[in-house]
Amino acid sequence: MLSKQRFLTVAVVGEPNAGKSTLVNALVGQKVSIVSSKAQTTRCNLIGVFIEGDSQIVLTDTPGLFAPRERLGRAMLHNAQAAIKASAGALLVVDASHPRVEQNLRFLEEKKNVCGILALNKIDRVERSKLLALAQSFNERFPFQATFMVSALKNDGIKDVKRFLANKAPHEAWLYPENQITTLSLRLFAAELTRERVYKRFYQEIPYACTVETIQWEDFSFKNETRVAQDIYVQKSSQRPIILGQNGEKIHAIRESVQKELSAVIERKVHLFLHVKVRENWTEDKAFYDLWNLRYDA
Ligand SMILES: Nc1nc2c(ncn2[C@@H]2O[C@H](COP(=O)(O)OP(=O)(O)OP(=O)(O)O)[C@@H](O)[C@H]2O)c(=O)[nH]1
Ligand SMILES: [Mg+2]
Repeated sequence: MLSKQRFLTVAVVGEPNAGKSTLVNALVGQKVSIVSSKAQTTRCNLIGVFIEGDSQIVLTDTPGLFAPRERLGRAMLHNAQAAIKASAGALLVVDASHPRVEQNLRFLEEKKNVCGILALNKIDRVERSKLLALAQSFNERFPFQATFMVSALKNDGIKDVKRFLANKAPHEAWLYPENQITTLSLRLFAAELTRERVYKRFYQEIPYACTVETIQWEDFSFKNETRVAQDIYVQKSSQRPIILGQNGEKIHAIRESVQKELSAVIERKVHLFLHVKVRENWTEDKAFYDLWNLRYDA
């Protein structure tokens, strides 16, 4: 007998900064992946799950498809390609205001007969008349099963994507419990929130090779409070005072902002302690790769 439940896995791919994570968050209806205007914000594959009717859709937000230059970049690209391989479908996200994806289409070759769909994102920035021509040119180059025009930021067109994926899902049992929206641990999610703030506040000054590690997480159940300690790693000693700010004002603002968001997510008061450390070669440290499930020698 066919299962009533339906299930589909979809890798979300595209150029850095196309809006993949924003789209995953919009589809899930909650933040599972951090967003910034800095390219290569998403560092490893992250799962976002939503349910539509009888279908459970598992999205893998990926670091995107780009030409890597060093170890971390190679590991990120490997992760994105592995997600495409492991997923039944692929959703290519294109920034409609800066469409450049020729490189990415070849990664989708193997999905030709499965479920390759196109989302032209950021349509809030583009004239409608240009979108049709753009959709057409992409569809001439790859047989997409469907094309959607969305604004992930403004939540425009999201329902149509959800419905389409739900209808595509084959009859199969769900993999995750009904209320699970991600597989990311709270420790990692909390570290990601801090990294997001660093990227947003220091867009120019701090290169993307900055990382955050949660080193302590302690729940005090008797008073519904949690103590979280994190290390922020930068690569140069000159970057440390930038993040700290005068009299620590910058780091204080980051702390306040992360505390607030994390408290809302876990519904507990959060006491966050941040330390900025300099470690020149952290991108060569295998422990960081293991933490995010990235392949060190990709
Ligand atoms: N105007 C507009 N901006 C958007 C939209 N979707 C995403 N953005 C912005 O685009 C930037 C990049 O968004 P992300 O979701 O981090 O993009 P990404 O593809 O996940 O980027 P990487 O993880 O770096 O590969 C952010 O500043 C978002 O706010 C949209 O629909 N409209
Ligand atoms: Mg991202």
